[in-house]
Amino acid sequence: MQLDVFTLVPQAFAWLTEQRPLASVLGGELDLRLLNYRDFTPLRSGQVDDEPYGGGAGMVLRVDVAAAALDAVYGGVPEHRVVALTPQGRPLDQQIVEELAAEERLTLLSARYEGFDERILVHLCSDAISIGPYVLSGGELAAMVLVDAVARLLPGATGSEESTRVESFSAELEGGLEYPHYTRPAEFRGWHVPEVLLSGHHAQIDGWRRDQSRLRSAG
Ligand code: 6GU
Repeated sequence: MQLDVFTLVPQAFAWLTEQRPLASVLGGELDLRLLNYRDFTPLRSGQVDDEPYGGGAGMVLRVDVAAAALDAVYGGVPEHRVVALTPQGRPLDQQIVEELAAEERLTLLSARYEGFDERILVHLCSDAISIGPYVLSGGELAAMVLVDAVARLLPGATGSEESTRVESFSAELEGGLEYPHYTRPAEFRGWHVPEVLLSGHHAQIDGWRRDQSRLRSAG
C-alpha cells in the first residue's frame, strides 16, 4: 500500500514508524510518505493556515494550500480515497480500518487547531473520519491511530495472520471482544488460570474462548 500522510508535523510520526508492526511493513507492504503542507504552499510567506472568516478562535487550514499539495503530489485530486481526520467525521471502527487496509493507495489529511476550511472536505476529500467523541488539538494523533490500525492488517505485519484474524471486533469473533488471555504461572497468589486452557483439548479451548468472547460482548 502507498500511504501518504499530509501534516504540518511529520516528525510527530517518527516514533510510530520505529515500532513494530509498522517498522516491519515499511519498505515492504507499506510505502509511507510523510508530506508537509508547508513544502507545497503557494504563499510566499510560507503560510498554510489563516484566521476564520466571521471571526472566532484558532486557525484554519487553507483550501488553496491543501489543493496545491495534492496537485504537486498527484497532479490533481487523486482517484484514490483521501481521508480527512476531523472530529466531525464518521467514527472510526474496525470495519472501516479493514476497508482502508484493502486499498492500494490511500491519502490522509490532518490539520491542527480549528481544522480544515470546509471546501477541503467537500471538494478534495472522499472521506472524513473521527477517532472518537472528544476533541484533540490536532489530527496527527488521529492519523497515527489510523496508520497503526491499518498497517497491522497488512501482510507480514504481525508475523501471524492468526493474530489479526481472531481479535476484538473481527468477523471471526462476530465483531465482539476478544477472549481473556493467560500465561505462566498457572497459579499466582491463589489466582488460577482456567483449567480448560491447561487441558490440551483444542476443541474445548476454542469453545471456551468463543463463549468468553460472547459473554464480554453481551454487556
Ligand atoms: Cl480526527 N481530530 C481532532 N482534532 N480531534 C478528534 C479527532 C480528530 N477524532 C476525535 N477527536
